[in-house]
Amino acid sequence: MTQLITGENLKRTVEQAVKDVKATDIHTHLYAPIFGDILLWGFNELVTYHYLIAETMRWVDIAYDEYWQMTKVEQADLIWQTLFLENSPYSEACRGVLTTLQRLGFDVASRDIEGYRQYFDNKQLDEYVDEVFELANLECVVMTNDPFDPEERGIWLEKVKEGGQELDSRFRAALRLDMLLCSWEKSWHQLKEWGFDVTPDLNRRTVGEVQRFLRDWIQIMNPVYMAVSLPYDFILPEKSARSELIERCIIPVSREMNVPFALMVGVKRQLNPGLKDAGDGVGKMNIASLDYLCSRYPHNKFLVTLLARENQHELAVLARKFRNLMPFGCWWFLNNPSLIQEITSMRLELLGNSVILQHSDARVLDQLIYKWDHSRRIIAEILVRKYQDLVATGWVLTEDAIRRDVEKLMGGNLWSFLERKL
Ligand code: RAT
Ligand code: ZN
Repeated sequence: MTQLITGENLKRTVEQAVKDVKATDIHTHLYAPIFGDILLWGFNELVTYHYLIAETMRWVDIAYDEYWQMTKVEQADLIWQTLFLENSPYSEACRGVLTTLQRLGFDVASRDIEGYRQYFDNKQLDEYVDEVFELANLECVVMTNDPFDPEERGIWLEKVKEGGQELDSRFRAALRLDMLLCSWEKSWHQLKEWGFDVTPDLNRRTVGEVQRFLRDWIQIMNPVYMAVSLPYDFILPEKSARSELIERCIIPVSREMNVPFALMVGVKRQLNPGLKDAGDGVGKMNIASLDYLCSRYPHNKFLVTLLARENQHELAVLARKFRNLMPFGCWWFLNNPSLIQEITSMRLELLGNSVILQHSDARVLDQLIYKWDHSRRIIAEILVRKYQDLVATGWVLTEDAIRRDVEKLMGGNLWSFLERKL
């Protein structure tokens, strides 16, 4: 029999439900072990995360190039010295390294980085993947898969397509299309080289060929969605190759094959190129482009995450109007406790259960541990308050109802969104 929840056991029940649920991580930069070295893991990778590079460069007096010429170990030493020893490491990215080490069983008080390194040197990747999934309590993670990346492309074609090798089912694909959509002046050449009969002009033949390219890769990768990261000044519709490719290629194939289109909007790419991956900034987008997409294509499904804090309220309001829009996660510069708290509370207040609360954006396997640990704590806190408000009205809650809600918010909504008929 399902347990009725009262004031005293509410907090405990919600915290346990959030801890117990196996989440789906809808956006990461991780790879299944079959991809080899492009799956990053271990202490040096954790500490040289680009979020930490940006923070370090605020302190040190070295040229950016000097940093990039260092070995990985030297880079990690510099970051550790600067952010962890000469300052207290409470920024979210620093704290994340410590939470990860702690959850792996280390005493972080020892500050013994050689000991941490040794631990990873002696680890078997396969076992470690199991351990990380266990600690982060994840059902599966969605990768970011770029068919224009030569290394990745080779693995998909040789190992998965031709070699018939199965992917570890905990790693699901996302067909990432930044190159196709945002650099058409280069990508059409590449398509031509691969045997697609395309021209720079998006005539009917070219549109058909781009659609064929998309269908081929959907076949190869079996992706959960097609995705693109778009700049803050993204406008649709407009007279541009990007806009035409979205409306004439992505939208029809997305609908035909029931593979949603994920838009991640708000980046100011390479504001400081010297910082490489750490050099991108943020800008507010004009949400009218999303109004247009959702209303013009009511039978298409859109997964959306926006980078600017200023866009979050309009996105939640838009999702109230369009059931073909599913907001997800607190992306990148928003993935900090104070902002997760604000955005998640607002989403629950405006959308109830119909949102995907979080994704990790992990680039290093080990980061799954801290990103989900930190998010789960905040999500549980917010939900406790929401359920307390309900109980105060006299509403009767059961543990089953709480677990049902949490399961939807932590990933279940992705799978039902995929299955839904619009
Ligand atoms: O969060 C990040 O690591 C960013 O650099 C980006 O990868 C961003 O999340 C993206 O997917 O473009
Ligand atoms: Zn990302």
